[in-house]
Amino acid sequence: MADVHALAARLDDAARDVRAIPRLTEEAPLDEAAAYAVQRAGIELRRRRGERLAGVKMGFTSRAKMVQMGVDDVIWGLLTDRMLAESSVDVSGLIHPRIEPEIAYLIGREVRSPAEAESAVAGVAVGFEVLDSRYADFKFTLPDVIADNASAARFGFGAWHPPRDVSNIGLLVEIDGRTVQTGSSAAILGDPARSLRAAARVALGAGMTLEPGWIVLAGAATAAVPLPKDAHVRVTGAGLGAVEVTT
Ligand code: OOG
Ligand code: MG
Repeated sequence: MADVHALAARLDDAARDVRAIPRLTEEAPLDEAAAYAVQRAGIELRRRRGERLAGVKMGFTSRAKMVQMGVDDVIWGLLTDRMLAESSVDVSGLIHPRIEPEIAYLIGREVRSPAEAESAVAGVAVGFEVLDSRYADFKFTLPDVIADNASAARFGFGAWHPPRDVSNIGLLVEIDGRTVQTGSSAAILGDPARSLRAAARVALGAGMTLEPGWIVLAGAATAAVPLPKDAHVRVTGAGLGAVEVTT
């Protein structure tokens, strides 16, 4: 049986020391349940330092991401208030950050079943996620990345719009005015709303509910791109406006 707390502390130290570590599975195999237990223990460490849960992020909900990272299953992680990047991200505190476009949902009321998820949405926005694998070379197996809170590091979103169909929104990522990724929200399980329902399902399965004020990131529609220092990034979602962040 894996020492869940020791593994969580190893990942937590790596993030705080800004130093990549070897994959956990290089030492001993980890099954999916143990990997999620490590993820939760890591979140617990952060809660004890005053961080508060702020939402759920879904991962590998698009083929572009599965292909980029060489995995083939949907995963999820947790967001905390301290991960929210209002307008800038200090990349010196990150190991090898990448950025990707996201569709973000704002939860308006507690979601007690996946079927309620869509009607509980108070707003939709274009968003971004900054990933930072705590593993060397940004390489991992599925249990490794689950334990590492799905590589989550920072996130942000643009203006909230009233709930609407976001099943086919054109997405554009620009760094310093240069287009680096384009895609469509349709790449996210055919419709990000499916990812939202999945977020409700996995949260319930883990004994949590999506709560008012929480954010759900549905997963990137494109591969992630390296996030350099002194960069200006703009992520645009057709009809949803844009969100900008500097490093
Ligand atoms: C894992 C996180 C995947 C997404 O949107 O697909 C993810 C990673 O790629 O390192 O956040
Ligand atoms: Mg993501």
